[in-house]
Amino acid sequence: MAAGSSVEPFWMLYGIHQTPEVSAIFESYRIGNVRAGDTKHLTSDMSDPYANEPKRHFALVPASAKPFNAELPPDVLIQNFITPNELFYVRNHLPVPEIDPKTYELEIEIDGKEETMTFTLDELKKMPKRTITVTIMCAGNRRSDMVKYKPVRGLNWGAAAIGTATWTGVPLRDILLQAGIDEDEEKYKHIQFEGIDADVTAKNYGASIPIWKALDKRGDVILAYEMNGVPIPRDHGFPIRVIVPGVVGARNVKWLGKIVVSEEESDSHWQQNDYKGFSPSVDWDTVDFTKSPAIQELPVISAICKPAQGSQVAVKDGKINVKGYAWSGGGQKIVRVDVTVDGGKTWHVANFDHQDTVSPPRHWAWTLWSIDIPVSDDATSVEIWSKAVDSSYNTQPESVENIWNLRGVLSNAYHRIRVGLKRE
Ligand SMILES: Nc1nc2c(c(=O)[nH]1)N[C@H]1C(S)=C(S)[C@@H](COP(=O)(O)O)O[C@H]1N2
Ligand SMILES: [Mo]
Repeated sequence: MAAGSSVEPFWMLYGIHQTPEVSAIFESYRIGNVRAGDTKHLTSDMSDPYANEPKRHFALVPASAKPFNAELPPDVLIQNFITPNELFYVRNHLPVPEIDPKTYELEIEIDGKEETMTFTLDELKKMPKRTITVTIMCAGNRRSDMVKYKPVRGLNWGAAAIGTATWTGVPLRDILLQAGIDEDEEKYKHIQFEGIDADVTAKNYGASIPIWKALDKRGDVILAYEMNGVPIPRDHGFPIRVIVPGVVGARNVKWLGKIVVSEEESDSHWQQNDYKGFSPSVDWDTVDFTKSPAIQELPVISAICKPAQGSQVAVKDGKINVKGYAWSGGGQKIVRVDVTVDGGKTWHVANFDHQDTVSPPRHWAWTLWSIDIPVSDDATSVEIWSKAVDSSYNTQPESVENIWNLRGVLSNAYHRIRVGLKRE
């Protein structure tokens, strides 16, 4: 990408590559060292592209600092059905852009048409609005479970790259109809979204969704300006972010600058060469990203959030208390969560502590569950497994081995954690 010019700006931007593995690769290219006194002659821009990031809550545990990516400890995550804004996981690929709401404009383009439409923030806020409760999850959530089986390339997310908020904004359908899109016309197939965040070559973050999702009255896609009743915080897309309920986090584009109605998918890296699933036998030498579709709706998942992996759990009246979340993409609802402490000989059905009443296929929010589960008198430790079933009766795969993929996405096998038992 530097194409003959300085690589330093890239090095500064992709802080995720500043690891021992990458240094080892670079070592083989070393041609010499610049003498200490000579570094002042280096002319490239060494200013930190991350100098102006928002302040973050101390409870967020970083998976990478630059760009900023962080999640909550799982037991904190499930303390709230609606995740407070400052505790919502952050997944940024690039520096957070600084956007002046007074001059902000959203541009709408239709492929093949010269004239575009623009909306200011005030214009968007004056349109009829909708508020919906939506869970957003990163495709890499629970990647760390996949890594235990075999290494992958990607941020080492635990089970908390997920959160739920109420989002308020303008239905994208209304905007598209206003822009003159005819819903019965079959010409256009995709809605592309472009973020205002950009890399050193001025290439923006981007993604797309199929047009049916955007035009469907029941698809509930909105251009949101509020998160839990306040303007969306900078980390989560201020001033406008698209919310695509039931669809992988990557398509919920933040800092939305442009929408393109098109016959084609977004050509962005994140639509074409990332966020796709592959067979466990595909490796980095054989992978062909054109062969898999972009992830949209996510499969059913659950996670045990309390107790924590490796902790000592108090046994009360012969039982231990287990809590977690479950969620499914595509607007499906969780109908059951099964938990076992004996490798599946006996399954216990968890109680739902909080679940929205919205019917599928518009059930966009997660389910929080808990259960007091009996353990045998002589056990000193147990392995707890959870699996969820959604309203299509789809359930989670048993083991991670057979769903392993090189990017470590879609890591939704039974969640398994081991804990020690303490008795009074
Ligand atoms: N413009 C822009 N939108 C983006 C991203 C990004 O880096 N830039 N990251 C995506 C990914 S991969 C995820 S998982 C979600 C994360 O949203 P959050 O940070 O609000 O939790 O935002 C998505 N939208
Ligand atoms: Mo993501």
